[in-house]
Amino acid sequence: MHRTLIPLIFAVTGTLSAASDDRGARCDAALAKLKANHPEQFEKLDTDHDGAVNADELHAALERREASFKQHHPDLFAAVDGDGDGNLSKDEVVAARQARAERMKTEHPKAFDRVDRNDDGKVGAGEAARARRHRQTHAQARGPKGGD
Ligand SMILES: [Ca+2]
Ligand SMILES: [Ca+2]
Repeated sequence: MHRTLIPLIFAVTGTLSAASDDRGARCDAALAKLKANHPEQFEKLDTDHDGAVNADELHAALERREASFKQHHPDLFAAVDGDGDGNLSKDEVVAARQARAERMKTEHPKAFDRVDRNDDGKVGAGEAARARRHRQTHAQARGPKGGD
């Protein structure tokens, strides 16, 4: 289960940071895509049901995800929450992603090479998102009884 939760937190945190960097342009694009591809997830974000997800709704969603992650996976949450203040900062999420990439590089070097498309030895937010989409596409193609 935590395999899906962590990318979700990365996704939401990435969306929030994109909103502050690019004045919401990338955020709007990501939300439009979510609405088109996963309307049920979009509806969960759009808590006032006005057909748009504003910054407050995004923050609320992030807090709900964090709270649920903390409740269901306290050990994983503690591992990501580097300073132990009970909140996940952007830096902590980035650090956790890098730690995960380092582990993958050691344990599954071939898979890492596929994810690290620009060969800089790191997994950037874009590369992580691409890998996630790739996994989802393959999981759907394989169906529920697929192999590894
Ligand atoms: Ca809304
Ligand atoms: Ca923290």
